[in-house]
This record gives sequence, C-alpha cells and structure tokens, in this order.
Amino acid sequence: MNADARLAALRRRLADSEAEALFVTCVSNVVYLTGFDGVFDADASAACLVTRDEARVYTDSRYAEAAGLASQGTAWSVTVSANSLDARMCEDLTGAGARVLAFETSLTYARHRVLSEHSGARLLATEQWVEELREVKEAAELERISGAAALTDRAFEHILGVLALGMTESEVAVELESFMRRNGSEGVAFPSIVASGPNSSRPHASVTDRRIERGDALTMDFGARIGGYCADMTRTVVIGKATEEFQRVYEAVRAANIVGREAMRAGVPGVDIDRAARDSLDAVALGEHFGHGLGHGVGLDVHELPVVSPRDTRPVPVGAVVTVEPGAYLEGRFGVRIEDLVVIEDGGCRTLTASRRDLIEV
Ligand SMILES: [Mn+2]
Repeated sequence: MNADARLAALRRRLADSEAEALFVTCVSNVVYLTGFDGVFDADASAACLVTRDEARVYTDSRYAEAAGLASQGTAWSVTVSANSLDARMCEDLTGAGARVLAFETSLTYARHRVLSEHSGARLLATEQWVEELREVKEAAELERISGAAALTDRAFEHILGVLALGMTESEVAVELESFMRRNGSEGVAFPSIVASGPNSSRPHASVTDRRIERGDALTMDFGARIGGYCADMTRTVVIGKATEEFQRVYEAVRAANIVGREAMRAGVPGVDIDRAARDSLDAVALGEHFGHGLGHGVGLDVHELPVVSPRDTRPVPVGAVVTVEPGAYLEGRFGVRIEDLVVIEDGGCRTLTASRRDLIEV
C-alpha cells in the first residue's frame, strides 16, 4: 500500500483548486490515504488534514498507539486529541493561517458548523476527490479483494452442504458468516442477506426466522473482508425442485449476468453497461422486475465508485472492481439474483467470483 503516492495524487487535485488544505472526514478515505491497516471505527474516530506539504491524522486515545506505530517512516503524522478532532484541527489551521479549506460533502451539518465557526477559513465543498482515487485499485488491493472473493466462494460451497429444510434464514446467515470468520474474514463485508420463499422477492430483505420450506427460492447475498477489503456475491438456489416458471426466470437472470459481464469494459459509461443487461431482461418481459442498478464498485467499502446504473454516465476505468448483479423480483412470490465481482482490465473484465451459476436444486 503506497500511502505516499496516494497523498501525492490528492495534492495534485488540491493544487488545481483554490483550497490550501483538504479536511478528509470520511473514515474509509482516511484509511486509504494513510494505508492504515488497523481499524478506525465509523463516525468521527479519525480525520486527516492534507495540506500542500503535510498530512496530519487527528484521532483519539483509542487509536493513538496503533496509528502512531503505523505512521512511523511515512509521510503522515498523528495528532491525538481528547476533545473534538474538528475543533483541534481548526486550532492548527488558524495557526497556519490557511484561507480556504476544502471539505468532503459527506461531512455532517453539525461538523460543518464547527469548521465554519472555528477554522477562520472559507470552506470549499469537494465531491469524491479521494473516492475517485480509490476507484482504480493497485495490485496489493486487488490481491486482498481476490482473497476475500475466494473465501466468499468457499462459504457458498460450504453452505450448499449445510442447507436443509426447516433451517431458519438467520441460521443460514450465521452459518455463512461464522464460516467466513473462522477462515480468515475480518467480521463480514456487510450484514448478509438470506431471503427464502416469498421474502426473496425483496432485493434487500431483512433476515427473519422464517423456516426454509420445500420449493422455496433462497437468495444469499454475502461477502468476506480481508485486509480491510470487501467481497460481495449473491446466489439464488432452490430448495427441492424448481418450477418451470422459476427455471425460466433463473435462466433469464443468468443470461443477463453474462451479458452484463461482457459489456463491462473500460471507457464505457455505467449507463450503457447497465442497459445491456437490462435489455436482455426486457427481451423476455422481465425488465420491469429489475428495479435496481446492475452494479457498484467494491473496495474498502462495499459500495463505492464506479456506479453502474441507469443514472450513471461516468465511464468505468481499468482497475475498477465492480459487481454485476442482475435480478428479477416477482412480488410476493420469489426473486432471483446472480451477483459476481469483476475487475476491469484492458479489453474487458476478469471475473473474480468463481462459484457456479447454473441452477442449483438443494
Ligand atoms: Mn452488491
């Protein structure tokens, strides 16, 4: 992880703006810029002030030792503050006499108010400066994501041998998650979705205590996390025998997954990639049952750039890691989603998810 190069890239962005400093408050962005391998919890546990010649991480005593150690020999330093990190940063900034301070638009209104009252600087909103750097993965990041994807594949293989009539959705989720954690996952990338029978028609169903019945569709959306990096995959299987209607919908979603991965090429706007998969579902009258976007970037966060949806016109770059997750959801009856993780390379994409995509009847 090359924190110096990341900070240098961010400073080029800064140099093109009117601002003299950027206050990075999104914790994943702080982790990225510093290459910090420990854990800063969400919310206001760490923030980073990046100026033209300095990068200073503000954190509290809970993270002081780990951050201090990680900063040795790097281009960033640690300032531990017992009080508000934002107020402490403002004191330093006032001392340095900076006139224009850039901030990230994800900053809360309450924290923005602290900056505007105490920084003495004019505040400049920035959109996704660090997020755009994070979009293109380095080799070391790809290695971690590939490792997380491989472990997620193993968890799917494992669950196929465990699934049984009468298990509850939450028992399936616990089994998936405990397998991943026992085998090297740091927690999980996100809370798993396990949706059985009619619950599977809700793309982001919450896990319930419903027991799996014969003939149910069962959608499992889950991911491991390794070295801070996420994986994300979904498979829908059938408990018992699939109906002809289910088979038809399943094959249509599987075809859309293939079309989507074939369309996933560098330089193509997200909307066009999304449309390719959507058209293939439209052709069999299932387009109206596919409400969400085709995919999203994955990295330190499970949802990051690029976004591949009907609204996103930015082209996807080489080195981005993206999901391809077409689905069809028949309200109150069943749903199907097949989600793979891919990395964009010259001339196309390489699929990181290795799990089978044919219809599995358990
Ligand atoms: Mn996803």
